[in-house]
Amino acid sequence: MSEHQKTAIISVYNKTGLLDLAKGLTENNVRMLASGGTAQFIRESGFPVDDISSITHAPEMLGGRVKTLHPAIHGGILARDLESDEEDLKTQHIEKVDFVICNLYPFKETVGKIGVTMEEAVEEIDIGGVTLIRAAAKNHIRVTILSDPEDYAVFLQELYENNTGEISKDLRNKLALKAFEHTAEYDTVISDFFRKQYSEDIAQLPLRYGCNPHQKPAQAFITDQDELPFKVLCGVPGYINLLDAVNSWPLVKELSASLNLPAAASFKHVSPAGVAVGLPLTEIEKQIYFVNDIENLSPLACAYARARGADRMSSFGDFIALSNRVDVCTAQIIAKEVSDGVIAPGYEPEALEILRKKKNGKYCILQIDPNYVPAQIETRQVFGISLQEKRNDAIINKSSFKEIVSQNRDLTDQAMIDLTVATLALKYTQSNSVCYAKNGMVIGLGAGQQSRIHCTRLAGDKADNWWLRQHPKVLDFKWAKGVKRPEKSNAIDLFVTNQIPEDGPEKDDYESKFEELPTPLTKEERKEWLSKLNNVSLSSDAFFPFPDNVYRAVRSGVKYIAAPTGSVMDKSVLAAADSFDVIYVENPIRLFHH
Ligand code: 93A
Repeated sequence: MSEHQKTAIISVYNKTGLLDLAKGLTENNVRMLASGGTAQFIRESGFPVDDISSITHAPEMLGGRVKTLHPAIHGGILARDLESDEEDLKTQHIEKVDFVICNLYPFKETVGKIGVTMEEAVEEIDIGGVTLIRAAAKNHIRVTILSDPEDYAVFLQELYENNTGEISKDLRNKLALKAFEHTAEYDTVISDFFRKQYSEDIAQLPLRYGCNPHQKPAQAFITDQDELPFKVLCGVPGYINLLDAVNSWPLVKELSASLNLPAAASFKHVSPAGVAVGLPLTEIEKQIYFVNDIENLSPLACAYARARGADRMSSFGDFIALSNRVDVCTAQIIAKEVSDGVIAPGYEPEALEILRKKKNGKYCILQIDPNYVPAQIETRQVFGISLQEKRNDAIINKSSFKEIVSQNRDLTDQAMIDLTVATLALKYTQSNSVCYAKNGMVIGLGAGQQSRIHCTRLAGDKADNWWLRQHPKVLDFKWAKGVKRPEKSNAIDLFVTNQIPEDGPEKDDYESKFEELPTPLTKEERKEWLSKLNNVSLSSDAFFPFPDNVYRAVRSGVKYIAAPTGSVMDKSVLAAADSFDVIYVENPIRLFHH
């Protein structure tokens, strides 16, 4: 035994294991000092224990709100083995404390009860206990902190084994870390409760459910700022809406900044179906994007028409992001489409009125603070595990495409715009991903495929469909009266993907959409039309492992490729590109996104 008698402060709400602990401490000649209820519990079991008040010379007061908050306690815990600290203790007649055993009022359990009042919740906020735990953990170089009854056994084992009252550094460290985690978690629960009480719809937004209706409760909130960076102007955003919003907004913001043009994105399931900048539309483009009835298309409207028009099937029910204040003609396009919501930095009053009328007034309209800058470090929890990373703040702009590694080095201005669009789209697309772009817009995007060639094929097929939708036969379709836009999109998709139904109700359904049934495209007609698709740009979120990706890309008119290198097959991939006179740019930044 060491010369001075060791002292333990005990103050526990959860009395589990307390008597075994008291027995062990007594047998090891440790003096026990305990708060009211804890002291009573130990005393009634026949172990010697002193009341905290015997050293503070102050009674517990304010109905228990002040029990252990006293310099005699905290001086004893926080004192170091320093001469000056020893001196202070001596002057104040304070004894050093060696062990702190404390667990906290059950705030989480209390606020989890139905109908809990604010008064009940407030009384469960432990102050003194947190202070004991934090002080002991701070001074763990000398003091052992037990904040969980689960740890009593290992602590007692060391106490008995060492027989000196000393606890190993390893255990003290481990218990200190646990104590810090415990108080941090405790505070998180408290701030979560008060955020819901005092900052609903400001820093916190209740959500009906998470990814699926059975995933309740659900919420969105921010902790490092007073307010969420967006306001809900209309509707009630869902969990996936918000995932779309917080992925699509930075995409259009960055794209617009990089190319100095308004930008738009049409998201579905946390990947873009379309992304574009506001280059003017040709008459054919206006027709295939279903906007030829809208006059004076603004650059922002052109951007959204392109984003929405890239892959109309995928964009059905989209979440839209717009880089600029929404004007009337952009709102008019949105008004005609089936869509779930929109995020933009602002809305012209008339545009807002148009959008508010969508979905019987339930259309989700979010206004983002364009100056919002997210924290550098992002943390998420999956299956109880926290994953943390620096935000992907890589800047993609025209200067990202300097490293031309192919023989042909003739990278045009338009190709640089298209590569910027494609590459930025990938930055916010679930990986693996490959993107084809032309005319300042995504024309085919393969997202979330485990195989890269499958991305390249999927995106290539989409690019082909986009191009086939411009075939004179499609432009000449004679629609039956009253056919709606989504029905037109479906029929066009069946036509261009060569899946025209041949019998049964599906055939009847298809044919009912036409006033005059179009004759299917022949193999030759397809081939001939597809051969005219050219000067397409392609970006890949990681290197191509095989040249097959280049072969497939070229079949859809790809002339410009940007991709990271690093594959053992780089040489073969590049040789394939050179054999087609493709301009191949090494993008040094891999862009996986999940
Ligand atoms: O209300 S408190 O925050 N004020 C205090 O000074 C204080 N000191 C310890 N609550 C305080 N405690 C908590 O009391 C402990 O964290 C523990 O949960 C509980 C033990 O009270 P008793 O010993 O009276 O059962």
